[in-house]
Amino acid sequence: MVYIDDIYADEVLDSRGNPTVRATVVLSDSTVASAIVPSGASTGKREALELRDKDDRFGGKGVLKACENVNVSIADELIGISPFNQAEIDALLKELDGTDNYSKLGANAVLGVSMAVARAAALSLRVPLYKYLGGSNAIVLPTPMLNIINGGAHADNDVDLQEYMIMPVGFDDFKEALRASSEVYHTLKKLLNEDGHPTALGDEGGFAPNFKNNEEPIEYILKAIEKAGYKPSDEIAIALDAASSEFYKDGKYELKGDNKVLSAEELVEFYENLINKYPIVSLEDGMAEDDWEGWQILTKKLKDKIQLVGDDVFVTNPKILQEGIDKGVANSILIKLNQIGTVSETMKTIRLAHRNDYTCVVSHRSGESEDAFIADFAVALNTGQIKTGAPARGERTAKYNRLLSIERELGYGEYIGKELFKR
Ligand code: 2PG
Ligand code: MG
Repeated sequence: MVYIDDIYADEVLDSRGNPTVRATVVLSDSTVASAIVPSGASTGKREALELRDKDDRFGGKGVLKACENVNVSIADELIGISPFNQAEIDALLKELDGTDNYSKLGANAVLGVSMAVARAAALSLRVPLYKYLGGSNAIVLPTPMLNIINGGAHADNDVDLQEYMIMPVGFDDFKEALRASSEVYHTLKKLLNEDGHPTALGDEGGFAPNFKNNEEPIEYILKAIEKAGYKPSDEIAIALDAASSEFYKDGKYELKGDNKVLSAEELVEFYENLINKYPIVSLEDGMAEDDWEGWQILTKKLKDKIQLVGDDVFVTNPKILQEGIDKGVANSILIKLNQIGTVSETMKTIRLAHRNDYTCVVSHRSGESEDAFIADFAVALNTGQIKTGAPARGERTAKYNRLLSIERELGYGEYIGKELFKR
């Protein structure tokens, strides 16, 4: 019988050059698999704890304690156990930590091991990760949200909304959808250049110049879609992540780029105007994580028009999502493994969302790595949507390129962009 023979962790670098955990699992049949944990910048308050050393190395961001927790406590607990029962492994990790938010071991320690175990199990069985986690039903290639203009906490510009994304909905397969997206990205670069805007990239690979206001980036993107030869809305739609917790101050929303301070109701109006004017199909974190009343107003008003994705507000936590379902907050949830801590808990949140007709968008973090776990994960869990940055920068393209491989391997994969939003 195959069992876990060794577990260890190294401190490696993420795409922002900050340290992060890479966990490695060795099985008794000599299988070796690793996973690298991502890290956010605009984090939700109720996310699982990311353990940082807070000493003088790496400006306090070192993760040696988290690595030590993998090397000692977690290794002690899991060595000798079968890697093939993910739920059991993750339950053991949760029990070993003993806190609600992994504040003892660190979610970065725990998630690294949880992902590496899944990957090792798949490798040992000689099945791809998406098939190991999702079986024969894992056949839907997710429609991507590609973040091509970066603002908020991900860029040094004066744009308040964090992510302006394109969604290639009108294509028959992932490959063509990705090609169109890349063409739009390059056309956008040209347009920005022509107008004298710098085209330096933000953390997720999108362009990050200054704009007149928060609406202008949408105008540029629409122009880029058309100039690249595609139809806005029918072929390429727009998705936004306002990440509004970042500009919520004393019960008001401060849109510096528009010189406006808005109440929740006024912010809903602001969004409504944008939605009426532009082909926006999805809005993430339209309201702040602490403003549940605002979220209810937003949901009531717009839930039948667009997808309202909860990120900071739900932090991939099934208990908080249940609260949201009960209170009529959002109709979709962003899924980030490191917000909750293990693969099994993340899957539990997705099942709960699906049972309640909430859509799920599997997501990267702004601090990423070459690890493409979420590409397999999105296919395995049949979420139909993924957001993983611009079609540029290796840590972002790692995920898109992995999806290209999965599409080729499946042969009969389904791309369901046209069905996602009944437009
Ligand atoms: C978000 C994410 C990913 P971060 O807000 O959705 O785009 O950003 O990882 O910084 O939380
Ligand atoms: Mg977000």
